[in-house]
Amino acid sequence: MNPLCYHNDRWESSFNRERMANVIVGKLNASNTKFAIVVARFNSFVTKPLLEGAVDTIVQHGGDEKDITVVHVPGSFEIPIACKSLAESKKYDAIITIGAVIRGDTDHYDYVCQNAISGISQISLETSTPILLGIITTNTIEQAIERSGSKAGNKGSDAAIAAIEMVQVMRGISGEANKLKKVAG
Ligand code: INI
Repeated sequence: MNPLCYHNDRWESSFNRERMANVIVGKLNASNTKFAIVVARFNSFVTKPLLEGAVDTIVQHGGDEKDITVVHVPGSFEIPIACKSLAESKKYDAIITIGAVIRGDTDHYDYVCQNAISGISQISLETSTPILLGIITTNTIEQAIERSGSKAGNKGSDAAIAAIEMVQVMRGISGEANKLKKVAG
């Protein structure tokens, strides 16, 4: 396990016990949750293991494969438009994006990365849907392979963990909001 990984540092429950603050913590429970995964076919030798990592992680955390919809798109550049349509359908609690952009000899890499990542971020904010970044951007093929299940973990799995947490966080926040409304009313 990577000691720098933020998922390992679950200090929140002791904070909650010791202090009086209201704390919302997303539990890592994927049951009763609908996920969409948008995966780019480009560099499939990397995106396939990332997709497998994401699906395995959801199932390991109590999710049901029947609640996972996988959408294949040509490349990372096409990921945002698929996310927009999925998010607007309001059928999914979270969307996980999976792609691999590997630097080449031209500046094409920069355009694909920038547009994919800024597009995803914009759609997530506009639709209030957690859209998680499982698009890896690397200088070399070796770095991409390392991040898809070898030395540096599996970024698809990491994105799935973040998706599970964010669904619970969003549920926690809307639960708090309802409570406040009732008190005020
Ligand atoms: N798409 C990727 O997902 N990764 C890449 O590394 C990549 N490079 O380097 O070209 C890439 N290009 C394709 C792009 O995403 C679009 O599918 C294509 O331009 C058609 O719009």
